[in-house]
Amino acid sequence: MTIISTQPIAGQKPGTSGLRKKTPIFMGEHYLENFVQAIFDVVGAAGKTFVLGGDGRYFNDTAAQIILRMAAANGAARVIIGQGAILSTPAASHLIRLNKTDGGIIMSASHNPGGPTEDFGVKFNISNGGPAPESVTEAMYKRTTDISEYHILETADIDLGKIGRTSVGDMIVDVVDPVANYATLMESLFDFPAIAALFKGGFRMRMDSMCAVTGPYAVEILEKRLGAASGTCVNATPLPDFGGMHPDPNPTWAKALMDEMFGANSPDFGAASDGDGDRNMVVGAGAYVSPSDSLAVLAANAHLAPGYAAGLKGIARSMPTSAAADRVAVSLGIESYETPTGWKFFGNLLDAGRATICGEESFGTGSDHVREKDGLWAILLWLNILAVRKQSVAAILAEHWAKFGRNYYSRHDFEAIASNKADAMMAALRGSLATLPGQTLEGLTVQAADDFAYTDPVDGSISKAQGVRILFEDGSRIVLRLSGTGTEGATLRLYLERYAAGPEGLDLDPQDALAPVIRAAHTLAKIENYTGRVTPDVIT
Ligand code: G16
Repeated sequence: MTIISTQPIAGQKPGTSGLRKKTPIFMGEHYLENFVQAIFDVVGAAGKTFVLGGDGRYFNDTAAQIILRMAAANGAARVIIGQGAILSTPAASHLIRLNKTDGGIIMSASHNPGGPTEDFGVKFNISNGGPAPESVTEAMYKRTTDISEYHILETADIDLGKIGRTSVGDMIVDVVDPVANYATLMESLFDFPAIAALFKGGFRMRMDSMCAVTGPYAVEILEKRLGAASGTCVNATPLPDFGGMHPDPNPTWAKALMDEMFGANSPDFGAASDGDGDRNMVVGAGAYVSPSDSLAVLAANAHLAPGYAAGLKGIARSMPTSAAADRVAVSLGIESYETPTGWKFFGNLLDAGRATICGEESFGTGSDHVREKDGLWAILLWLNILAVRKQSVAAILAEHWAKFGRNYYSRHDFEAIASNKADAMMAALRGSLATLPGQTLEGLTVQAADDFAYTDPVDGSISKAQGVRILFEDGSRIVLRLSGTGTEGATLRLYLERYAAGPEGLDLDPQDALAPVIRAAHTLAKIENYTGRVTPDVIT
């Protein structure tokens, strides 16, 4: 074992979901090593077993070899790694749980582009399979600020292309099929015969894996196990640069899929997933499903899938996600929870059996089957529902809104703003919160305004300053927060919501329905004054 002297490198602070930086920064001297040593110093490695895998982006393979050598040098007993160092984030979460390991390291920058000049990331998941909580990531960050050495074995690379057992020093390395266990888990939750019958009956689907990690998973499950027509899965070969795509499944970045689904002779169902396979977008023929609506529809219909036939224990959503799912919880007579942004906040609720289904506006949906959001899981639950209800996506949405009313919803992103300007805007807004109630703008009167704070109902931990909420008397809502996953300047996220009870006015264009709320948000937050921006870069 070699002990290498090092020095703290500034800025190794994990964000919403691990440490994400430009790839050249991660490839810089000691950068990856310092952070990985900080992980092992905090969680301990001696005698432990970890899962390791990533989304296949540029530097994934090299980083995997370094992490293996460091795990061995730090005394780990065993590492389970996906063949080719590949694992989707939900598959990694499943392997951690299935093998009862002490946690896992996932190499991914999620939906951010990959490549030599794009993004890379590393995050640690704990033994429940979910992202490390804030207390743990804070401790890792603190460790990076006083680190002075790291431990590594000086050995040759091992062959990660071959499934089977090998070793690095005294540490066992099990190279496993990244897809098989995950596919079996999906088969245990969903009515595969019913979905297979749907495909057999001529139902057409387009699954866009955006040249990222879900390709092999989608081909195995949709085409091989469920019999979807060959060619259903497109962009299904993971590439180190995602083929130049921005693997973020939303209407902007999955434009080809949107064009196809809104074009003539479109398939019946379309879906896309992100870099590491935890996000999803679903779209019917001519019918886009917003993530907030998707969560609500999935929760309302989950009992149609065998894995959820006994009903749900509760539904959890992140604060900026629309309240559509809350209405479903009320009608089912179960609890609903509102957590800060970040999947890690669902972990305790899932572990305690208080929530079964969770979701976020940022194209994330999942359940207690793993401790991560799960893109293919959501897509398969939609397919299961479509197979049982035998209706189109548009018809299911329309029926849902007719029953529950519609929470019009949109998120506007303003990207790569100078951080000091974004911070000044948020500080001014936070400073003005007390003065807002009673003010009327665009015909909307502010009822309440606060900075969201969350007390975890299971362990009592408190997370403050999680986003500014402005609630209007008619139930409309504005939320503003700065992204915790970007790598360039700051990204302002503006979340907009307005409720229509129906039966009239349920089929408006969301941007039209939200127009007064959008104008009120710009006036209240003085977005243009602070950032110079009027038009968002991405609208979802
Ligand atoms: C990560 C978290 C998600 C969260 C998202 C928010 O997503 O896992 O739970 O909703 O970040 O991102 P931001 O802070 O930019 O709004 P992912 O898919 O990047 O891991």
